[in-house]
Amino acid sequence: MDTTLLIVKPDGVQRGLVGEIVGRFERKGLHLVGMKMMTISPELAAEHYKDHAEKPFYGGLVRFMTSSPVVAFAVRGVGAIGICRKMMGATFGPNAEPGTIRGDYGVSTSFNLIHGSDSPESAERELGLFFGDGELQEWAPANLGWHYDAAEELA
Ligand code: 3AN
Repeated sequence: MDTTLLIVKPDGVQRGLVGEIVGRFERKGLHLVGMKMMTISPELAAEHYKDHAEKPFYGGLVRFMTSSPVVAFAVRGVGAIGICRKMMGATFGPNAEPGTIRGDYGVSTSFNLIHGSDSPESAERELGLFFGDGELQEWAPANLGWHYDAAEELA
């Protein structure tokens, strides 16, 4: 199973969309293994977005991400990183397909509601930035077999 970092960004928290967004991942069948509300420090934002440091939008992105609280959460499941990226949709709402989070809830071309790790390497790095030792819960839902192919067990 993969574990990935997701963040409801300041616009999602301000607009009251935390439950809506987190609920989509739960209903999909991924399980929560960590969650915290926090205000991202400029230092953490700089580390998190260091690959974008040279981009023209970097300053605005750091100001946006540190402007008000976020909800960082971690979900786990088979292929979770790719599944979450698909569920997020294209980077900005106007281009994101309906049915995706950004496609359903956003029209902005600078605020985009959610961050999700884009690779196993990013997920490991970013989970380490947002969650300390022991902050991710090692558990699995009792009905996990019903989310996956239980055919072998049923045969
Ligand atoms: P995604 O979040 O879809 O993976 P990336 O990795 O291309 O998007 O960009 C990381 C973040 O940088 C985006 N979530 C968005 O907040 C911001 N960003 C990307 N492109 C722009 C842009 N042209 N103008 C403003 N912010 C941007």
